[in-house]
Amino acid sequence: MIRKYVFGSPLPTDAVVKDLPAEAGSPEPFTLEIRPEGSVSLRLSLHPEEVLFGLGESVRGMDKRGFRYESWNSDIFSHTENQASLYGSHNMLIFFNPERILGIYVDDPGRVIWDLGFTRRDTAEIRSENGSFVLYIVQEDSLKAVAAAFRDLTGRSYLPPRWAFGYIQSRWGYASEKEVRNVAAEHRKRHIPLDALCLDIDYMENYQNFTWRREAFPDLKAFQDAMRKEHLRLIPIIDAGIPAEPGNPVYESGKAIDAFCKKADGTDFIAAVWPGRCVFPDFLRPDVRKWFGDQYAPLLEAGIEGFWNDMNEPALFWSDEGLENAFRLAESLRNRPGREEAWSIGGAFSGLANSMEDYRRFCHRIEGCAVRHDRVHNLYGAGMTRATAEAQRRFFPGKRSLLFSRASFAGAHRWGGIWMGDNSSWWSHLKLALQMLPGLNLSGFLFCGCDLGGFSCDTTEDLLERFLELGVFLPLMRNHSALHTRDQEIYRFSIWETMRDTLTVRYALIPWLYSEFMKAALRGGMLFRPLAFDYPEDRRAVHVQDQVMLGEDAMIAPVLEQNANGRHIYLPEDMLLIRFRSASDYDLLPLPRGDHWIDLALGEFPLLVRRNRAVLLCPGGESTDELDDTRFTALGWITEPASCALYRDDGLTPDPDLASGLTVIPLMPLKGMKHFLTLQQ
Ligand code: MIG
Repeated sequence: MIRKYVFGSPLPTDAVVKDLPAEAGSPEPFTLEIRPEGSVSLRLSLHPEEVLFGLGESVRGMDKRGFRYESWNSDIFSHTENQASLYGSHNMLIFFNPERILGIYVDDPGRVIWDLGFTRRDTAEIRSENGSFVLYIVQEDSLKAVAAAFRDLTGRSYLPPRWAFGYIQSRWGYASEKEVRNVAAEHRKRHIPLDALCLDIDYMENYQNFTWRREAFPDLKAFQDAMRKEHLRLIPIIDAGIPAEPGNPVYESGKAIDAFCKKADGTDFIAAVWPGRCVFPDFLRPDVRKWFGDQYAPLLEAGIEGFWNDMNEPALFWSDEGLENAFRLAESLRNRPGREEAWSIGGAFSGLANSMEDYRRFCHRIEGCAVRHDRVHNLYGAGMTRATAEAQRRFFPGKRSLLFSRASFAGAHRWGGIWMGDNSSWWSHLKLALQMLPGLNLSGFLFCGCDLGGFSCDTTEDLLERFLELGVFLPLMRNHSALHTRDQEIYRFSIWETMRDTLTVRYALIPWLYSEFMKAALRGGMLFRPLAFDYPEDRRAVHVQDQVMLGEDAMIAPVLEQNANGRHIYLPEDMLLIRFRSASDYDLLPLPRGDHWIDLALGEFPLLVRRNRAVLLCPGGESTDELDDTRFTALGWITEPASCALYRDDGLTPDPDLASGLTVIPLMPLKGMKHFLTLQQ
């Protein structure tokens, strides 16, 4: 059951697709407080055993209790666990204790502050700065049913093409076609599977969207065509800002429809990002989305089937006004060199980027009215995602395309996937990536991944390997790293063969993973779940923070610490442990419910499968084009006649039909736990 409450005059967000009548009266069991300055708070007392799931992209554990979070899309390079906001805002939360299961979605495009037992451990307080929002309260009798209700409310998740489940190599700093071709060749030479290569801002002319540097990337179409022959695809980056340069064709065509965000005086808002001083398309307007989408034409015409959209929080380096203020402040302090002044001078400059003053300096036009940016800040990236997705659909109506964005909001999950932004080559960020998966899925973002190996800082061999061991199970499996960090391609490391073996598991699992993904997406379910969703009665399982359910029948439990040679795993029921070393080298150990120490040397990683269920391995390949999804080895601990269901399609159809794609596979008890199958096409 979903109840809807409207407070103030909420702005449209495009997040909700279901029309519901609003309730009168108070939003039980929350108490409401309207603050004098206009913000509105919802308060709820928390049971001693309350567990809170949700908030998608955010720091800390799967259980969000005990910290303060803010929905405010932020470019947070090198984030640590005290960061209240990351790149996306996902306002879904579930309160779960032995007496209640209660979900809420706060449909508010501005800043929302979530004090979840931070000020007081026994109280949650959720505050909307806008004071205008729509609240949806979901009451169901299971956690899975709450998740399904959220999806029913906000619509079906984005479906990527199947090739997007292949391994993707990326790096900020690939400076020429030659360099990218060389990276591809190094993978192919060593039989390291690979499906795509990302192009970062280095491919552009002066970092300008929709251009490419002709001296380094002479003919993008010829390049893409050549890569396709090697079963590879190029995925260029697009940023939010457009250089404010008269004569620049994108700028001029945007000016012609007055596409850019404006200051109160009616002039275009300008702030610097990579190309220098930029204007910012008003992605909240449908006509601007159409115009922006049309700018992708030269890349789409070159045959590009995937994009990643960046800097769309939007990230701002500085505005003229901000810079002016900083210099003025610094000047006023010039002859007073005290201790505090030193901090103020530093702060004036370090606070230039992504400043609240700048976010208050410009407006959007929504249904003809000017709306100050800070009130709708969290919608900006979602609008860009939609603009790109609609352009891809116009251009390739018959097939699905790849798209992933940095900034996001509920609703954008219908248009594209996301990556988790600028993580670091830290073990804590490996754990964080695992812990964010269920929250992202709860908000509809099924297609997601993190920068494997870590973006900033120098990775280490073992960290990259352990990241890959998690990455095997992520829908978006991309190795990406920052400019000036250590080379991070697999073949740069002495243990590259171990890493390649890890990737063979990914490729053998792709048909099964794709099937689990599509079943979840088409049924409104989650691919990744906290254990509580499957074992709500098991108080041990409910509090587990470092194991995650995957698909209908499996669980992942990666090694998350340096130099650990294994880990503890809690099994809420009997499960088969598959300890992988490669697609052809693994151990099968049936384990009873309970606690286990599992040895996992570097290069070994576990997948746990429920008894009387199975996981399917195909013969593998070096690209998704080569995968054969008719011959499988099913791995399962089968003690009574059972079955599993595999979904298959052409990997491209925009209108997949779950029922017609499903094949039911019977499984009989077998001593060796390996079942060889041949399916019809
Ligand atoms: O200010 O395009 O998160 O993945 O490599 C940095 C350069 C801009 C941030 C993205 C990152 C990308 C980088 N970008």
